[in-house]
Amino acid sequence: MTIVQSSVYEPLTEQKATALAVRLGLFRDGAPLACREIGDGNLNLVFHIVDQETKQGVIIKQALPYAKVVGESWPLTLKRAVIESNALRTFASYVPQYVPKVYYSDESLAITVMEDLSRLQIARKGLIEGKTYPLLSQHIGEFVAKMAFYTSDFGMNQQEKKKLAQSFVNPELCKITEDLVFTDPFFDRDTNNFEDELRPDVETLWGDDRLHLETAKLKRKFLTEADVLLHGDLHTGSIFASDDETKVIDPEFAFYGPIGFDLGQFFANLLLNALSRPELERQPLFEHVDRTWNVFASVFSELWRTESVETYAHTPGLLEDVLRQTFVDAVGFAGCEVIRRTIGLAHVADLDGIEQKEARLAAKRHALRLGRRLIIERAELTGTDGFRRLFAETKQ
Ligand code: SR1
Ligand code: MG
Repeated sequence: MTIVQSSVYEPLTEQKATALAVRLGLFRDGAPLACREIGDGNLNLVFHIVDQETKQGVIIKQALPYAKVVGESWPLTLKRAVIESNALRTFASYVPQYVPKVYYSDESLAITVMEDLSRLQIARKGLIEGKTYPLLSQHIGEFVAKMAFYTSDFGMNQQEKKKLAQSFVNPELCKITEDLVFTDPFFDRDTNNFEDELRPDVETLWGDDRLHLETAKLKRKFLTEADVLLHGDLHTGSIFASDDETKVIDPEFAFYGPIGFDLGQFFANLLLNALSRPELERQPLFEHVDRTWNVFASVFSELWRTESVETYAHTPGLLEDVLRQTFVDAVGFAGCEVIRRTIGLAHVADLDGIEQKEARLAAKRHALRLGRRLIIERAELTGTDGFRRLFAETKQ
């Protein structure tokens, strides 16, 4: 993959994106091209360019110099495009089957040109439609385990790890998570966004000292633990899926952080989808939580036993301690994500899309109770069954 600095930044239009694709020689001469801007995330432009005869396509993703979800009043670094293409390249060196191919990057234009994944569907959309994606958790468990192990001090040269961590220092995007996931939803801040009817529940949360203490401990971990290379925003909108394929996209939040963070984000978004479903249709989501953890623990343990570069790796009890701490942290991070997706700035369609107002408010109140218990009781959960138990106990 090439990263070049060719031109002065300007936001692309569909026409300019098409012209760029032609200039880069991504299509045969004279190909009849169609281009659509399809970005539905919070931050970037995404152009889908297709040769209408061969149906071959590419994606050109461009960072905007501000957060699209808020507008130009929230400036945001373009460097995130470099972080994203470097993260995709690093992921591809360990788990190429789980990421899109990157064809080209241009730092000045803040673009990444990559594989067209339109044969797949964004997992959040499919889950909302009731799909189950039988291999999703097998794949995400393996993705997270391999990335966590191979980018840690146990899976790579420890001097090289420090250099890699340096190249993924990502202060502005981390600050978004520090604010939007770990801080603002727990205080009366302007970024929060919730229905008036939820105010009493939200104010109770804002006045909860125990919740503040436990959330503060989780935020501290996020701020200080440079353990493994994380995706940094591993929700179900960052995953393309089908019944037999899974691709992780959008790693612009990538950085070196606590090993349980990606797992926690993923668990939370499965739970948010479960909250939006009728009771009898929730089982596949809990099974995904179970399998993600089981696959993660088994792949990570096998790599630790067979490929570790650290002298202490085989010290009896150490691996068990790492796995236990990872699980407890992931439960707590999941709680923060569930709460912020309910009352913070960036919501999820799983909950907001519940049409009937009373049902939507009930699901959101349930989410707040569940998130709180996940944070406060995280160290009491002995396994993924604990998610089912807390989910059931927080219904009312
Ligand atoms: C201002 S960005 C809001 C959210 O969108 C991204 O996908 C991250 O989840 C971030 O917290
Ligand atoms: Mg994203």
